[in-house]
Amino acid sequence: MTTPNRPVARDAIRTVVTDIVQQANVTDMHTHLFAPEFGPLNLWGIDALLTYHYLVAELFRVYPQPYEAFWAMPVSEQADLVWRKLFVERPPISEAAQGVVRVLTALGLDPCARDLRQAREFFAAQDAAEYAERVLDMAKVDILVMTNDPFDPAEERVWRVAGAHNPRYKAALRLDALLTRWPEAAAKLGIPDADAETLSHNAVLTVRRFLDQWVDRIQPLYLAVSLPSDFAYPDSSPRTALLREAVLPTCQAHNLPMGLMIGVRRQVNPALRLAGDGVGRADVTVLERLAGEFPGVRYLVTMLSRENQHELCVIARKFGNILPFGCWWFLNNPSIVLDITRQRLEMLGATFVAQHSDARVLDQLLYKWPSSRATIAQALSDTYEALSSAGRPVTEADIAADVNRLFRENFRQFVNLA
Ligand code: RAT
Ligand code: ZN
Repeated sequence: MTTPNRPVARDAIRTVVTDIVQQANVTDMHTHLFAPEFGPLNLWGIDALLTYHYLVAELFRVYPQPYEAFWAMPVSEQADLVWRKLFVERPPISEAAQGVVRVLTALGLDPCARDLRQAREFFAAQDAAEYAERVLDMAKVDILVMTNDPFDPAEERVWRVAGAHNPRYKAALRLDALLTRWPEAAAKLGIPDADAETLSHNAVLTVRRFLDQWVDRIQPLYLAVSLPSDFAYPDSSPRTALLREAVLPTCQAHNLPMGLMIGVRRQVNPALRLAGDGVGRADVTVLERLAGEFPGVRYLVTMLSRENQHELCVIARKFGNILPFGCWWFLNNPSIVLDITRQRLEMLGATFVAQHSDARVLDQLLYKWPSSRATIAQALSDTYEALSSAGRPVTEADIAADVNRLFRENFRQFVNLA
């Protein structure tokens, strides 16, 4: 029998918190997954898992080879090589490698297999749509948010022709092309004066119209961009003009938050392709200016550098329109997630989004979420134990409410999702 309103004894806190966190439904606010109706964009199965860019980078650490030779191989051969080098010839100890082990175990497959035959047979027997439903249920992800690039013709075809209809997959309008590769985006939009010092009135109108069309088409929960570590605002670049005159006004007009993911250094080693991006410390005072200049815009913010995390907490204390979210990409490792979550709980209470998966391959939900849940439960347990020792015991209902805030509600309220 549960007693949600009775104080939890101090020595039972850890067990109760762990249980509540493990059972909680989560809303996964940033992924690179696509609903099954997106066909080949929906990545799942052993070959996609093993050729995840986190693992490609790790392969080159243990098995240097000409980059082009690797890229010339069919994906199944790349996967075989990753399996042999990172899983058979040595224990797969990194977080990304352990993740594959956890996925295989969760699916009842042998993580010690010498080759990928059994895994391939298993995945070949699955129906894509049923399997997606099953994985989301297993991971207790009620809804997830995709990353939707309006300049990607493969995506555009689906949105225009078939339409996206799976209610568990929501859209986010991703604007990296517009805000980090302006000349290329301008050419695609038919804007002739991309090199001009200032953005022409016509260029602004064209971009606004384009954004309005895409908002109507995909009904995103938010607009988003990942920005470099040297992101400055304001400056004299087209990016400032685009943000100020087109993107943030679009957020205001449609009452949509802006997602800012700051601190990536794209292609520090281009030969590694998707695995070739790095990290840099950013200037967080840009957030003070953006939040101050557009107080009506709500910002979802995550930063890639570990060194920026404390400053982000401080800024979130100053601006109610900033919601910090997740432990992004290179930070998504238990030791760092623990550290960041503790810091956020100490400085912000339960007023942030504890995590997003950033999954690119559906099955990754089966390790990224259990791993994050375990670490975040640890940080929460420490917090409630300290509170209980201080003289304010917590009830199961208190804990469940905080967990719901951190894993679902804070995000949902921010984006007006019922
Ligand atoms: O985490 C990743 O897979 C990265 O490659 C990026 O896509 C990053 O998460 C992003 O959204 O820019
Ligand atoms: Zn991402």
